[in-house]
Amino acid sequence: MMDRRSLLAGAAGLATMRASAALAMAPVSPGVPAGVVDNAPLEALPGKKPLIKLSYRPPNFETPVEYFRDAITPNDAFFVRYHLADIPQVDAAKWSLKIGGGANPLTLTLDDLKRDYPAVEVTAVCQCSGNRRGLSQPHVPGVEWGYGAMGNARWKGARLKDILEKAGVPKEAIEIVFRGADGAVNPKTPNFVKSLPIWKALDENTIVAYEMNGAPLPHWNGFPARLIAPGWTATYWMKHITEISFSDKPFDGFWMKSAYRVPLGLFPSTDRFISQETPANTPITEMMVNSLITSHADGAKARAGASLSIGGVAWDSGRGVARVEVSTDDGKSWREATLGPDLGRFSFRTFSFALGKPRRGKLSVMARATNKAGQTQVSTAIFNPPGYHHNVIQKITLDIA
Ligand SMILES: Nc1nc2c(c(=O)[nH]1)N[C@H]1C(S)=C(S)[C@@H](COP(=O)(O)O)O[C@H]1N2
Ligand SMILES: [Mo]
Repeated sequence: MMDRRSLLAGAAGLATMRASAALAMAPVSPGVPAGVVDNAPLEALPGKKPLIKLSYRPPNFETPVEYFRDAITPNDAFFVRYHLADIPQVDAAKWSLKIGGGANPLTLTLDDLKRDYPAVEVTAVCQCSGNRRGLSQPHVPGVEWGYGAMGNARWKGARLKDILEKAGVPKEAIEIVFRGADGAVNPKTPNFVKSLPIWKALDENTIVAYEMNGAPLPHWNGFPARLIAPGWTATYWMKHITEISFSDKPFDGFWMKSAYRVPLGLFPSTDRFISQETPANTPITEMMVNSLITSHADGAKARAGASLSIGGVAWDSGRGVARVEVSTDDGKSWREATLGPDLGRFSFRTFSFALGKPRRGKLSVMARATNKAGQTQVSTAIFNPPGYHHNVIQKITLDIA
């Protein structure tokens, strides 16, 4: 199925990376503690703009905050996250997707997927469970993401439901299991395999996408097809998807049983993954309501006496953003920002807020999003050892001079 396996560790890969690597250093994100990732190199993976490199093998690159000024994140600036370092260049002509374990096992080519199933499009945020982990206090191990382990795109593909129904959903099926083409360099490392509860797999918004913002998926974001599970953290969004199967028991691979879990009841999640719950914990499910100021970095300068407005994006798990409020008095009072166009309930929603003509001095600005279920961002992080679901209200300080 694969044409050639391009181990990032390969000497050629390294040489290309070194040659193309701008030695530029960029401030990662405001608030990331000193000594963690104060500065990370900006480097371009083939086909990508320079992104913030947090690890190289496997590749973990985050999107600089400026790219979130638009509600849609460009494909060539979209973050890249992998668990394992053997990442094949998939040849679309040879690729196939197997759906096994049903009454009617299927093997679909890319053409079958495009021709035999109605194409649907959903605009949805893809956010790593560990986005902003670098801000966790106390500090926790893992990829030390700042604010950019996320992106928002228009995903086009076939409804997973339509594919599963054609494959014949067994009565006993409780989970759907997903595999991708990438693997570990060390055969002892467990492959990245994920499952979803059947209700989420059959949701009409869950799709097998082959287009992102009107173009084929970039290699680094799952070419030729990946799973889109709107509202849920990106751990379920299997890239380079090759196999889907029905399961009548909880899938017990490492990436379900041991990783990507949160203590039961710690977060206000309402989406349940009951077949995987233990008395102590649950797989992570939907994203928490969140927002990010994108118009200004922490410490940015602005002109005294000139009109100033700030802007950013807000999102949640698909309940929908109800409002974004801004405070310039450290959270004592809040005023409502203006929301931008509604691109759908799973999308980033832009916001803007006019700050008037501020006087010389330091101006602190906070933004807080609330969703239509009444959930809002937290003032202090809900600590958990893997550093998931960071949605602390952000505060930046502007230097008005
Ligand atoms: N095949 C495969 N799919 C994967 C992963 C992976 O390691 N391999 N990582 C998941 C995780 S944890 C995240 S955050 C998203 C990242 O998507 P992106 O690289 O397109 O930004 O992919 C998900 N799908
Ligand atoms: Mo992730």
